Amino acid sequence: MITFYHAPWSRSSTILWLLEELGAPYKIEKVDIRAPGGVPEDYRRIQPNKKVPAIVHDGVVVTERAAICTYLGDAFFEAGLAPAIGDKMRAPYLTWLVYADGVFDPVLAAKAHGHEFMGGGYSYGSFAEMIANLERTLASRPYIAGDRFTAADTQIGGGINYAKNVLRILPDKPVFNEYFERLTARPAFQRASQKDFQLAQEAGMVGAS
Ligand SMILES: N[C@@H](CCC(=O)N[C@@H](CS)C(=O)NCC(=O)O)C(=O)O
Repeated sequence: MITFYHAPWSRSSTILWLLEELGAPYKIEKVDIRAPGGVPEDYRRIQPNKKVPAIVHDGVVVTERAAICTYLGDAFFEAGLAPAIGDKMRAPYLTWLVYADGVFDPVLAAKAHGHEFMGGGYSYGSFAEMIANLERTLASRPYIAGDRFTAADTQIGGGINYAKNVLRILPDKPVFNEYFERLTARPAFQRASQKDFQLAQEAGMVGAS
């Protein structure tokens, strides 16, 4: 059994989607990241920065989404979400898994907060560079790492969802829309969205401004 530390409508929502894709049993431990007094201190024993997501599986803690995706994709290999070591697709798969958190996510956050790219001292580069990379890649193949869906698509797809529908800063390009439609048609995406909506409702977030 996987224990999944989660807050609805947050960065951990991409891991909720991944868990639905995996089909492995999991239980959700809710973490109230929006609590007025902050996240309870005892959660730090699981996640050192008190952030979600985190998982516990077979007695070990895994934090950071790229690590969680890599770990779960390999631990539940039979689900077909991680190319094997030796498979040429493993290279773009790992590249995009890490790019999602190392470049895509901080670029979006910087853009959303009105920071322009400030030079070589920042590891993630500009919004325009990131969008161009994403567009070139998705114009060449149906999924982010190749011709089949992988755990990297939950990360990049989740980022696209956030950029498109929450931040509303994703350029309106057919290649992004077609990719997003391919992902949102997946039953696991729909189950995860419904679960997250229900959790958000229970947390009083629906209808709240
Ligand atoms: N690098 C982390 C980032 C996780 C993250 O930023 N989580 C946010 C949710 S959107 C969080 O827990 N924020 C609560 C807080 O900072 O108190 C990962 O990818 O796992």
